[in-house]
Amino acid sequence: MALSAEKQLEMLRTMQTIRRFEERASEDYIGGAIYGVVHCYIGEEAVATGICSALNIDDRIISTHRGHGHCIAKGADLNRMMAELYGRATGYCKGKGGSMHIADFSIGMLGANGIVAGGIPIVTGAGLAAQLEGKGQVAVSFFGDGASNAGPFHESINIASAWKLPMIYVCENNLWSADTEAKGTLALEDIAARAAGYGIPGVIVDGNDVLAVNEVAEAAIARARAGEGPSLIECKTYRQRTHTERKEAIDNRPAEQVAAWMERDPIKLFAADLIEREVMTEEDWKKMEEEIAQEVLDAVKFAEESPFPDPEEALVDVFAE
Ligand SMILES: Cc1ncc(C[n+]2csc(CCOP(=O)(O)OP(=O)(O)O)c2C)c(N)n1
Repeated sequence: MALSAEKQLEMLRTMQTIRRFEERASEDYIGGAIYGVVHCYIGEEAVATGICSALNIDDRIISTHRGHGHCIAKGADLNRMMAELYGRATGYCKGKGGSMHIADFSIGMLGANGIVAGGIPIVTGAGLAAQLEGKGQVAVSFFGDGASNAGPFHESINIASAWKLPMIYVCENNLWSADTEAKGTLALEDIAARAAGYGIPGVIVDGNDVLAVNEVAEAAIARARAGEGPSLIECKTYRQRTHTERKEAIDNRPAEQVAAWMERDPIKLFAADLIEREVMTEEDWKKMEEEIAQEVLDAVKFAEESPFPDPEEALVDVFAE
């Protein structure tokens, strides 16, 4: 079914919000106002947006160490996200978690996770819960190419297939795991091919094409809601930034590879497509960019004006010592 103009514009807005939020987060991390590590999703926005725009608010997702995009696409509050990055008491984890621990159960965002592949079994549990609850919800696991080599991925996908859990496993294959090229550690060219070993569908999609991602998501979600079990979607994409934001831009990826993927920027491609199809005008796009820039400035202001957590509360909500 063709998406409405409104829905497509909403998707562009989500992608640009992720981009602008992270550009500012990177600046403030390098400038020293943000603590902890920041992993940017810039370049991969079409994946989270294409998938989450096919979900309902009560469907559940889990994210990774590169989690801002998934949070924003699922509807998280920018003020509380920015405050968390700034370590303030008004943040999602009261300023004690930072970039890799943002969660918002009220919108089905079960959390980012600093442990590579650590989120996959957790959200598979949410898939089991959805099956037991019987209300037709689905659960989505986002993870990287590196995570797809780890045991928790294989254990989770196996049991999800055996029990026909309403799961969608979304691999964001950005060709690199930190500074290691994915092809050096993958036994196969395509991660989607691993689905065959678990008796489920595995599809490859252009992860820089938000409409293509949305289309395959719709099919996988419909299958999961119908009780037919999980699917694996491999999104071929690329991160435009270094693995983490860095003061010195050390990047061991070939410059031609980076340049080629910059040409395929998912936001520029989608905005140009919407203008060409007359879904919006150049002016509409400029206005949308300005509105989003202002929302990010407002989030920064909210964070800056928020207090740091009280030192007396250092051990409150801490479950491990
Ligand atoms: C269990 C575990 N091993 C190693 C690390 C260190 N580490 C953090 S991110 C990362 C690379 C992950 O690559 P991938 O899953 O492809 O995700 P991407 O960073 O490309 O989005 C590694 C090795 C970790 N956080 N957790």
